[in-house]
Amino acid sequence: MGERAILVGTVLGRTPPADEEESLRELSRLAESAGASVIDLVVQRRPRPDAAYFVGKGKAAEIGLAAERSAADLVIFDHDLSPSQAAALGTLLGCRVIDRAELIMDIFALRARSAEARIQVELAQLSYRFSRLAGAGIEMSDPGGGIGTRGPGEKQLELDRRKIRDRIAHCKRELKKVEQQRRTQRKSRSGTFKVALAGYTNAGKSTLMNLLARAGVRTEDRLFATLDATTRQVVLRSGERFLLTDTVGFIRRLPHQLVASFKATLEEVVEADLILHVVDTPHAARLAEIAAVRSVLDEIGAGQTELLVFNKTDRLDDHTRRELEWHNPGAVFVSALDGTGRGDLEARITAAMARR
Ligand SMILES: Nc1nc2c(ncn2[C@@H]2O[C@H](COP(=O)(O)OP(=O)(O)O)[C@@H](O)[C@H]2O)c(=O)[nH]1
Ligand SMILES: [Mg+2]
Repeated sequence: MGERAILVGTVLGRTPPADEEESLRELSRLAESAGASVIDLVVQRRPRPDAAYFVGKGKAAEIGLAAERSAADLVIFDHDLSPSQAAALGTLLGCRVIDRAELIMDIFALRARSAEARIQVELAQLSYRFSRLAGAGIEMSDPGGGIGTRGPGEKQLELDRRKIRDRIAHCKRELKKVEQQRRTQRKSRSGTFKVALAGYTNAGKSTLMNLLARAGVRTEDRLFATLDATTRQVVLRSGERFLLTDTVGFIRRLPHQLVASFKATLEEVVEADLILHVVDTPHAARLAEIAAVRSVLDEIGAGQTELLVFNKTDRLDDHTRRELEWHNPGAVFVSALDGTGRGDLEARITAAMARR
C-alpha cells in the first residue's frame, strides 16, 4: 500500500480556475507516479498566499481535520511553500507536508537509472534542501526563537549545512566530468546535423525517436519515463544523415533546481541545429503545455529554430486538426504510434538541413 495523500490546490488572484484544475489533475498523476494514492482533493480560492500558512490558518485547520479523519500520511500542496510555511503546516496538520517541487524531484529520483541522472537529481534535491536549511537558520536566529532554539540546535544546523555543501560540491565536480565527456563527444560529431526532441512529459518524444531511429528507447504512459539523453544516427531513404537526441521531458513549474542540475543533459537540446517540439495534441491543455515547454527552452537558452510537431493525430478529431493547421501553418502533424505523417516530418528535417 502506498502513502495516502491529500492534494491541496489554490486558485490565486486572477488565475482561471480551469488552469488550477488542470494543474491539480497533473499533481494527482504525479502523486500516483510517486506511488501514493490520492484520497482527497481540496481547492481553495484566495487573492494571494497567506504568509504563515499559504492557505490561511482556518483552511489549514480544516485540512488538518480531514487528514486526521481519513488517516492521511501526506498532504501535497500544488504551489511551492516557503520553508517556514512548510514547517508551520507540518506542525498544524500533524502529518508530512510536501510541495509540487519536492514531488517532482521525488519522481525524478525514482526514475533515475544512469549514474549521470542520479547525480543530477541528487544535486537538485540537495540544492533544494540547502535553501530550506538556510531559511530555517534565519528563523532560528530570529529573536522570537527564544531560549532553547539556539545553541546546539544552531550548531547541528551548521553541521548539516556543511555536510550538504560538501556533497553539493562533490556532485558538481562529478557533473563537470560528465559535461567534459559530452563536449568531447559533441566535438567528434560536429559537422553532422543535430536534431533534438523536446516537449512536455508523455507527449510521445521517445515513441517518435523509436519511429525515426529504431532506437529501442523506453516509452511508457507515465510521467518522466526518460531522464537521460539518447542520441542515434538516422539515415533517411534519400541517404541523408542526421543525429537525433531524445531527452527528459518538461512540465509546468518544473523546479528550477532540476533545470539547473540537468544542464549537462539539456545541453544536447541547446546545441541542436533544430528542435522538434513534440505536442500531445489531443490533450485539452496543449496550449498551456506548449507555453510551459517554451518557457523551459528559454530558461536553458535554447533560442534556435523550433518545429512544432503535433503528435497523436490518430486520436485527434478533424475539427481540432483543421483549427490547429489554420493557426500553425508551419507545423507538422504526425502519429508516432502508427507512422502517419512521417514522410512530411522527414521532408521538413531535410529542408532544414539544406538551409544550413
Ligand atoms: N495514440 C497515440 N499514442 C501515442 C503516440 N505517440 C506516443 N503515444 C503514447 O504516449 C505515451 C507516452 O509516450 P512516450 O514516447 O513515452 O512520451 P515521452 O514522455 O514524450 O517520451 C505512450 O503510452 C505512447 O504509447 C501517438 O502518436 N498516438
Ligand atoms: Mg520519453
